[in-house]
Amino acid sequence: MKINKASVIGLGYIGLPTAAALATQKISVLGIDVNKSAVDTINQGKIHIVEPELDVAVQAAVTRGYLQASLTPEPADAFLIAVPTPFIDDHEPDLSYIEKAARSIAPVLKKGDLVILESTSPVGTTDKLSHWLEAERSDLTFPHSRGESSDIRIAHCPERVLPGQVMYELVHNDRVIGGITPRCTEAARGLYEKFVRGECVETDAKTAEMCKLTENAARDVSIAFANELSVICDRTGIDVWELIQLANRHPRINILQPGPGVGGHCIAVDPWFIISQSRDATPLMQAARNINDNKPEWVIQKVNDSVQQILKDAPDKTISDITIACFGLAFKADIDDLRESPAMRIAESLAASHPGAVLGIEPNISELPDSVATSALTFESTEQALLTADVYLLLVDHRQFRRFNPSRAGKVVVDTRGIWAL
Ligand code: SAJ
Repeated sequence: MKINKASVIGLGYIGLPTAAALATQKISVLGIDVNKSAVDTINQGKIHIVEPELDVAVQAAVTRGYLQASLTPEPADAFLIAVPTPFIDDHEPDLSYIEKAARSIAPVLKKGDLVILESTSPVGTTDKLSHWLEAERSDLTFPHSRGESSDIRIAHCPERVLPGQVMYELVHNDRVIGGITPRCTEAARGLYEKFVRGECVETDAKTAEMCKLTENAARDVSIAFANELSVICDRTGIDVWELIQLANRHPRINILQPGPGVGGHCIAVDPWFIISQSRDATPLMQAARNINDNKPEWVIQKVNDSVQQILKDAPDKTISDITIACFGLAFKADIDDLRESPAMRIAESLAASHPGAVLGIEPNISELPDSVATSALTFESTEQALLTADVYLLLVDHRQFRRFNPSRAGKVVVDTRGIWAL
C-alpha cells in the first residue's frame, strides 16, 4: 500500500526514533504526544530524551519538513502506537495508554488505513485494539470481525531496540511482524521495509506479542541464573566473573553477568505479562523475577557487613564516621536513566538506614531528581567520593569507573559488577 503520511502515537524512547527513521525515508510524519513540552521541543528540532544520534536525526527531519509533532491526531495512511505498557497492582498489565491512543486516533481513521501496535503487550492486546477501534467507528470494518476484507489493517510489530543503541538497532535489527490477518501483516511489512535493513519476518499477531515477551523473559531468566551464581560464589570464595568467563569458553554456554538487580522498564516488567496470564505454568519465570528483585537486598546486606567489619578493625570509629560511596545510580552502564534502577534503590535505602554519610555518584547526570533531592543521599563527584569514602560500592559499570580500582588501593570494596577485581 502507498504510504504518504504516517503518524506515530507516543514520542518517547521508541516512538520518536521511529518517527525520525520514517521521516528520513521522506515519509511525512506527524508525531503525537500528550506532553506539550515534548511536542514543542520536537517542533524546534530538539529532543527531550537522551539517546545517541537521535538529536541529529530529529533536527534533520524537522528542518526538512518531514517531521512535525502535535497534541492532536490528524488523518494519515499509517498509525504506529508506541505508548508505555507498565503494570499495576499485583503485576497486572496496564493497557490504558494503548486504549487511550486507540480511541484518540479512531475519529481520523479512514478506509484503507494501517494501524500498528509497537508497544510491548500481553498476548491478545492487538485483538483488543481492533475491538476498541471498532467500538469508536461502527462505520468502518475491522480485521478481528471482518477478516481479510476489512477496511482497516491492524498488526503488531514489537520494538526490540536497546536503549543507547536505538538509532542503529532500529534500522539493523530483524523485525517480527504479526497481523490479525495475512493482509494486515503484508501491509505492515511494506511500511517497515521502507527503513529496516534487517529482515522483516512475518507471523500472526499473537505470536509476535509472545515473541517480544519471550525475548525479555529469556534475558531475565539468564540474568537471574548469573545473580544466583554470584550469591553462591560469594559464599564459597570464588570470583563469579572469572567463573562465568571460564564457563563461557564452552562452545554452547553463554551465561550473562550478575549485577545489583535488574532495572529498566522492560526486562523487569515484561515477564509479568506472561506470568499474569499463566500463573500456574510459570514457576521458572516467577523464580527469576524473585531472584532479580531480591538482589538489591543482598547487596545492602553485603555493605552493612563491610561497615561492621570496618568498625571491628578500628574500634575508635563510630558508625556515623563511616562514609559509603555508591558509584553509579543509573539502571545500567553509560546511560543517564535512573528510573526503575536497582542502583538507585540500593543508594536510597542505604541513605535512609546508615547513620553516616551516603554519597551517590552518577557522572551522567548533573543533579539528583527532585524526588531524591530531599533524601539523605548526597550527590557527589567521583573525585571527591574517592577522597572521602570508607566503603566503595560499585553499582553501575560506567566507563568512567573503569579508570580506577579501589581494590588495588586496599580499600573496602563491594563490587556488584566485577570491574574492580584485584
Ligand atoms: N543486566 C544484568 N546483567 C546482564 C545484562 C543486563 O544485570 O548481563 C541488567 C542491566 O544492568 C539492567 C537490566 O538488566 O539493569 C536490563 O538491561 P538490558 O541491557 O538487559 O535491557 P534493556 O532493558 O535496556 O533493553 C531490553 C532489551 N531486550 C533484550 O535484550 C532481550 C532490548 O532489546 C528491548 O528492546 C528492551 O528491553 C525493550 O524495550 O523491551
